[in-house]
Amino acid sequence: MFCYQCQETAKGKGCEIQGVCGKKPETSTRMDQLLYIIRGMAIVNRILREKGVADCNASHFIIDALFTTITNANFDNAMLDGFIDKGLEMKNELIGTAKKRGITLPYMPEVSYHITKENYGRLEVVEAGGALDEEIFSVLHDKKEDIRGLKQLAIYGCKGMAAYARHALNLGYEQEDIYAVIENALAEISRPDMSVDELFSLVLAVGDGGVKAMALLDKANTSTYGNPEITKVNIGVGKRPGILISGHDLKDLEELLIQSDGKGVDIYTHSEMLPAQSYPFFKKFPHFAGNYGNAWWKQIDEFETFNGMFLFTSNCIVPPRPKTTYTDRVYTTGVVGMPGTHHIPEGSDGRKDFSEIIERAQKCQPPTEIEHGEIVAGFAHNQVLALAPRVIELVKSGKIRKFVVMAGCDGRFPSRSYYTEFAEKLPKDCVILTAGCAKYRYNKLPLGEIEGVPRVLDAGQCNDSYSLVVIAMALKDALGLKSVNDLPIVYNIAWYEQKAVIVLLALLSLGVRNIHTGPTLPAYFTPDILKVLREKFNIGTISTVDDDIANLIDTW
Ligand code: SF4
Ligand code: SF3
Repeated sequence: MFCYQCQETAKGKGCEIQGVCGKKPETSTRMDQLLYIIRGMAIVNRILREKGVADCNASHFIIDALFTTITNANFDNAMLDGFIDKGLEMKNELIGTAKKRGITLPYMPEVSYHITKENYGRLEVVEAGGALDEEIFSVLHDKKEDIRGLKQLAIYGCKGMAAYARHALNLGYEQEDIYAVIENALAEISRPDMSVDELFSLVLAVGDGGVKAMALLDKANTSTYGNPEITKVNIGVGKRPGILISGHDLKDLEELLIQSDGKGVDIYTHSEMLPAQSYPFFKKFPHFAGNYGNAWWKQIDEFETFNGMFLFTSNCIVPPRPKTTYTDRVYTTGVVGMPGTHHIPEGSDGRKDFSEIIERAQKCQPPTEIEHGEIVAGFAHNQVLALAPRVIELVKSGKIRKFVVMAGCDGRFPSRSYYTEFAEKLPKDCVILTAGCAKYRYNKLPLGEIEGVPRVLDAGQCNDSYSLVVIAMALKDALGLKSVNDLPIVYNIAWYEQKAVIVLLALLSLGVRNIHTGPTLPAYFTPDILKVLREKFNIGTISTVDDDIANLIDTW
């Protein structure tokens, strides 16, 4: 196997024996095979789209296949086998449609690729009469590191975009142009003659698609559940048994709340589901309790004390330890899979039946309290813009000197204590704008307020980074500035998985410069890729807290 898609990749270079995340080689290879199949599907569907007959079911499958290969989403080989079966079938259907219409397809190995079931997850197999390179679907198939890195950067951006597109689709919102960006990127990277310059343009086009996907998801979430509002979230526990819901999918939360209403159980949010606490629709449910625990990576300890049931609606699920006691109480849904847990599929009517998890929760003990108190959430664009006149006054009078965007992911590395220290040491006239699970490094610190404006404004999930862009644009206009780069905003973004990659690419496509990303740079940023990113966007990474505060706050 070879995978270097996340920040915790082995030795900062690539996982080759087993994933640091727990991904097994046979799982990783299945994911590579699945990605290769959807590249073939994308090539054909792009051609069908040019003729006005793109298959939207194929587009839906492509986004799910991308989403399921995101870090910490699916560790289940049987489920991935189902994806490969379906992908091969759908690819054949697309080819059949093209043939029926007299459309000539290019001879490309991605289109003709086939694999038999006994070879799913096997890297060493030469299929199709030996005509194919044995590593044809592997990341390492591209021998030139710059080309490989840029192609993978485009794919990782597509994975993040696909996840957001799927959450929007679950609420009935979709846009053909987003699918077109994804399928175009997958088709283009399959071209053997792509140059470095062409790949850079492609990566920015992916970023542009990311802006669209985040805007669509914002529209889906706020139209369905109302605009997030300032909310004090309890981080303690109640006396009844609980179901903890994790991940990003608000539709799943809605269905769970409705089905569990009046059943004697409380619903707690976890990690990236915390922002749901600020939506007016969800706040109406009396059994919608507070937020339990912290960022994703602490789940293997924190789930032991929750005592109840668990529902994962997206990444990040962590493989339980062998001695973990809660594994049988974990349920996954959507593209998430974990051996030893239970999966709740979507019914033929599009609904999910959560009755089993609710019934089992009724027999559980209430959660054990691990924290006490409240955190403040709900600073998405609508809420912040309602405060805008006041914020602008504070900026103009110099009482707010700088905004620091600290969006992104949290992770296991001890070096991430940098972000806690950075928040603590940040001068008192600076405000943190955050989104994503990176916030857990500082959202429980007593950082105070500036004349009533909290010093940590939490816009929501990683996809709500879109809110930060809306806020930046509004501030730029209100302050009469030409460019977002003239704003008193600096970017110190933490990344881990591919949703943060699409957030980064989205910001770059909007022309945002001087972004610092850490705790380390992606392994796929070769020196040459980094050189170009520095020249075009002045991208950098972090150093020490004191140096970075001096550079970011006092210089920019
Ligand atoms: Fe390694 Fe990250 Fe890939 Fe997991 S997702 S195999 S930790 S690079
Ligand atoms: Fe977190 Fe996985 Fe990235 Fe949505 S849940 S930000 S790490």
